[in-house]
Amino acid sequence: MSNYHIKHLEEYFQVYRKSVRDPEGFWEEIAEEHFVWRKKWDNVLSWDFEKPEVKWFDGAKLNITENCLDRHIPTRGNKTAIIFEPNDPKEETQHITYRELHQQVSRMANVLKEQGVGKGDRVCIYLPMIPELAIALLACARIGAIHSVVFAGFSSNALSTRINDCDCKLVITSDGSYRGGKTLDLKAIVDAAMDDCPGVSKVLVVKRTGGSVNMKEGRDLWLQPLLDNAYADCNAEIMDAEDPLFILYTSGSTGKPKGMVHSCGGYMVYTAYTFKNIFQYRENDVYWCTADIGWITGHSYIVYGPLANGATTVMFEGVPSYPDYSRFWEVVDKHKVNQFYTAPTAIRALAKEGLEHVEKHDLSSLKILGTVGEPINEEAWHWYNNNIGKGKSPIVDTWWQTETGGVMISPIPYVTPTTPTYATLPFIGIQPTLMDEKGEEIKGNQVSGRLCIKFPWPSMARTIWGDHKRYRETYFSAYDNKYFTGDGALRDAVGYYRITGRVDDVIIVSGHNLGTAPIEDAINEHPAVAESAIVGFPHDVKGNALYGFVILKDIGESRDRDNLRKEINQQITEQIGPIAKLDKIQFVSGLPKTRSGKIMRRILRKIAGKDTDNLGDISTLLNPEVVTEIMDNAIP
Ligand code: 7RM
Repeated sequence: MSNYHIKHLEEYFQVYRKSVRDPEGFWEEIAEEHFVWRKKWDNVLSWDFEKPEVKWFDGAKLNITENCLDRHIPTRGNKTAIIFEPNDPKEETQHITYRELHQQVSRMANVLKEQGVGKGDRVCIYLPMIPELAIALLACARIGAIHSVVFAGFSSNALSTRINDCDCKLVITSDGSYRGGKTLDLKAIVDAAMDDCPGVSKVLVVKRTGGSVNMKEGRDLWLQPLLDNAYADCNAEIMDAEDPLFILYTSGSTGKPKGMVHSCGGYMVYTAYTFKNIFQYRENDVYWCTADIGWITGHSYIVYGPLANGATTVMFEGVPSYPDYSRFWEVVDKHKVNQFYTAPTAIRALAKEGLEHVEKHDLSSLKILGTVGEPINEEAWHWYNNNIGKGKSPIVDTWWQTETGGVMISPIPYVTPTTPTYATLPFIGIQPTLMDEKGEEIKGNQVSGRLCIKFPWPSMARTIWGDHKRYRETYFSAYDNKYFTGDGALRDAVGYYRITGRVDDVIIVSGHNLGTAPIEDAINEHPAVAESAIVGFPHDVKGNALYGFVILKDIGESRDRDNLRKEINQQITEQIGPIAKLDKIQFVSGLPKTRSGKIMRRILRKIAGKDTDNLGDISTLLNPEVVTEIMDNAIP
């Protein structure tokens, strides 16, 4: 038996060494023993980072849904695959078994076929976090159609751009969606997008809110009657391992979003293997990832990774603050969640609200806590560890990207000793390295640089849809023969990695390289501060100076602002040094964030630099209204 489930640190090191010495032998064993293939591969790996071209399990034939569904039916047919927890706690939870999920996916797959969708066609999925979303992904995969999920909070403009970029011919949406106390009219957003999408011939509509919608004759169809009439059985399309499974858009620092293309075979193997180890999933565990399936985290660790392992995965439609800030902990308690995976931004928001929300609920089922999406600051890490994990559940700080498909650097819980704010060690098969500005590899420990990956891994994106040149330029041209992540990182004395943030977040002040993350950490440790973001602005003497945007906790609201400014700079001086002191500190009610919770420093940089004529597209932000407030109160 191959080392599918790593159990102690020696085993991790031993398996890691094997995976690096003989990657092909290692991944071949994993692929052979833990997945069902219609035909085995001719070649485990061929690669060339110059072209760039990477192929895993080339020549193999499979369908990922046979691995996520069919193969579980004999042993897990009546096991819950998906627990659907609705936005409103008064609405009933749904438990969908593997057998039911298999039937529902088959029905939806048959509907897609009837509507003329075939292998290789692109289908846009624009749905809230309801079971139909997971089912739609799997139904596409069943028939070999390529899904492109667009997060159902993006504007009609963002939606039409993504639909047109990959020529989707069909869209799956719903009448509306619930988010906390609000409903959003999704179908109207789709209708507006359709004005710019001549290539879309059909729009299938799930009924969720019951709100009134316009159904365009000949184009729009209610999904439910079609499902009711469809067979609950659908042959799986046999795919090549290297055929595309899906496209997922990720924003670039410039220009239009990049449609990252993921493959069927390698993506399946890597997401399943990482899920098993990073969440130490055992047969009867209940696993919950709070991300939206509109992001890569949801694709890999709500749908494909868990289902390929026959796991029970929670799908949560709501938000952490509705009906109040105890909602996450109520759901953990209700479903006796064992693994809980969320984002630092959610942790900080909840930490701000006080412990009474946490203490109301029994969290003793929790065994493992995870974070993803951005660097977690020390204060949030300790809050999570002390109050949610009660000091007994290891925190897995998982670093990865839309482009990497699966987790790349992370502790293995109960195996890798954790250190606050560190993603720790590379996962099995991953060969990270740090590079300096001259393009040299930085050897040894206690160093920092730009994070690159030296060797292919199975779930790496194979290209950018329609723009292979951009794929090469973005990821493979900064350093010879290496994948460049765009992130900065440090490697400490024991070889642990700490991701310090995007390298474009580095600010040079008086010739010193300052990362935004450690300064923000220092500020966030001030007891009155909830969250902060630092950017540079042009300065006559220093080249750049620092501008801080700070959100206060309730206890800070009554404090004298100038005193607070002094204390914050004092805190920075103590933790980093006077060089990192802020020239300007603006107190704000919120920070501009992407829908996945990443701070949009680009906008803050423009405000700090008084260059607000062209802020770019802010309509895709979570909270565009905060931008006006920040501009109005900017410090001259
Ligand atoms: C999974 C996801 C990718 C970027 C990445 C980093 C940042 C993600 C962590 C992190 C520090 C982490 N995909 N990032 N995880 N930074 N520690 N554990 O988020 O494509 O949306 O974003 O997110 O900068 O490059 S993503």
